[in-house]
Amino acid sequence: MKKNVFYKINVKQGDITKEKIDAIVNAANPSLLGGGGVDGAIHSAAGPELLKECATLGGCLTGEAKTTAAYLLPTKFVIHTVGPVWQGGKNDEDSLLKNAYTNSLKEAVRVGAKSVAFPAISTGVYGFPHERAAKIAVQTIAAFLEKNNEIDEVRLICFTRESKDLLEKVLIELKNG
Ligand code: AR6
Repeated sequence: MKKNVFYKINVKQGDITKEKIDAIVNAANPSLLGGGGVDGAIHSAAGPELLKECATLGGCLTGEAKTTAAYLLPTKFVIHTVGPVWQGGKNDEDSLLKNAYTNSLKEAVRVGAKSVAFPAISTGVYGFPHERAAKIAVQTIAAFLEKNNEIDEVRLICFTRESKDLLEKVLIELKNG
């Protein structure tokens, strides 16, 4: 029988830079040198030291993840991942998005973060369809939590009311099977 891990997954509307949690995930780009959207918000709230550390990392491939300190943010770590740019769905976007979630969670385990907040990776500038991305996010996180006991909470941070409603719907659907 599958383990019940859904109680560890919470959906919250808000700004991820305000989350008091062990680690937050950044939806970055392969340069790791900042950008708009959630990436821009994280860099401006963390302060310029974050960019300095990011510049030492040599970038990040799509679907992979790298961790830095969090500087002025109320969290211990920032896990930078790069989601896929949506190109219509035939360029491995689903598995690259899955990898972004799994590799971010692996990074959390590696650095000892027990609670992790995610934004909706790839659903902004990168154009991934929201519902498809939400299903991949919840399925991938649940599958990881079934196999790994180290993480106590995954918080899915939704910027808008619509994305919160959508994620809650997807979570209930997947929970009920
Ligand atoms: N807190 C939580 N979620 C947020 C916040 C915030 N402060 N700000 C935006 N979102 P995006 P992507 C949501 O575009 O699609 C950057 O320029 C937003 O509503 O930030 O992965 C990078 O440098 C959306 O649902 O990331 C890359 O070049 C979600 O976060 C590129 O954008 C992701 O939107 C990455 O694009």
